[in-house]
Amino acid sequence: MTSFTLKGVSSDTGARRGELRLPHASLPIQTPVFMPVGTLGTVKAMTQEELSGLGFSLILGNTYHLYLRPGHELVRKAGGLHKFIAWDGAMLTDSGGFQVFSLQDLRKITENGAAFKSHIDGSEHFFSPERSIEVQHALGADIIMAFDECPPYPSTYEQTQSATERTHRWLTRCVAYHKEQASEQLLFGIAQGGTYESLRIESAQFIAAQDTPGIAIGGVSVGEPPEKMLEAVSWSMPYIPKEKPRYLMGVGTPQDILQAVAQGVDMFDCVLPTRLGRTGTFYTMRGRINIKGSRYTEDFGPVDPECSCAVCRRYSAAYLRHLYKCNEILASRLTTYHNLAHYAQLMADIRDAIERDDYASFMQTRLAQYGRKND
Ligand code: PRF
Ligand code: ZN
Repeated sequence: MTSFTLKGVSSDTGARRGELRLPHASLPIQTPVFMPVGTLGTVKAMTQEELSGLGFSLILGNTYHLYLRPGHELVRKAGGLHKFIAWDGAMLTDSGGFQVFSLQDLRKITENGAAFKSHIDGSEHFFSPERSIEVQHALGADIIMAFDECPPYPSTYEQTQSATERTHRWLTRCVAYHKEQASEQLLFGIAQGGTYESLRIESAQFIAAQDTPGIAIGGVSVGEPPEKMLEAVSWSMPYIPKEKPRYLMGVGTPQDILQAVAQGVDMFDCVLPTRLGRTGTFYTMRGRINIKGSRYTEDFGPVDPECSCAVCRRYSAAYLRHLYKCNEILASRLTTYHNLAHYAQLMADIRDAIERDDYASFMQTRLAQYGRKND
């Protein structure tokens, strides 16, 4: 059973076109793909129909959050996450590792797993690799992620090595438990290694050897500069088998995505278009802007004249600014919609450029249009 088919590789970069077949997606997912983040079973401010309408057919949920609320047993009773949230497409759940580790004072990590306190009511919980997979089986996403330890940035070599090696032992446990349960869900391994070349190589090799149906690169976009993120990808990539989908977790800005695609990454997820959308930040073809700025007070044209999304076709920058100034709920809805439309169009343009075998020059043009800042 191969769920991933490589359709073509660019001749002047490492960019690839592929198709990923998943049980809940009626059509194969076209890669490179961006997955909107729906932590709690909702991509904030968007309806499921709007997401499908923009062409998204794979979205992300978070094990940690859904386990705490509404609880994985309730989701199981509902018939799984897809049914519960009435989503016609495919889903991926993150393992909870990364979310638990960002709890700082509320967690304690041992060889067996992570003890943590709920950020909601302070109640005590424990995730082991087996427990994370068990919860993800109940949630029922098409793709589930291994339970890993993501070292913070900066971390010493010793700290990074310890987290990376533990991630490897935990992956072995995730794979064994997943096999025992005979689940059809696709379990992806996650390579770590922080900002150290030897650890990135060692980790990519270890994860590749476990033969999971997809491989993620974790531990990037945790506060390091963008060059270091791309460097970590470049160290890992040669050791990740070409026939597997490669997923760069938590990345990124349009600029990050353009450059990671050139290195052969197939899948991305990031909260930026949705989170920043709620603060009035628009991604445009000419870089990021914030609509609250006074220069938009009397701008009766669209926020992004080069965007053909439903928001840019109908509403003016001045009106959107007004909505933000008045804290109207529609402001977040419209900005999120536009930002996700921007990301959807970016990915479609990336796929077209790879198909035309024109990726290197396409990328240079886009990076120049976005401007020098990486945001
Ligand atoms: N591990 C997991 N989820 C993640 C990450 C990780 O390292 C990242 C890092 N960018 C985002 N989400 N499990
Ligand atoms: Zn738009």
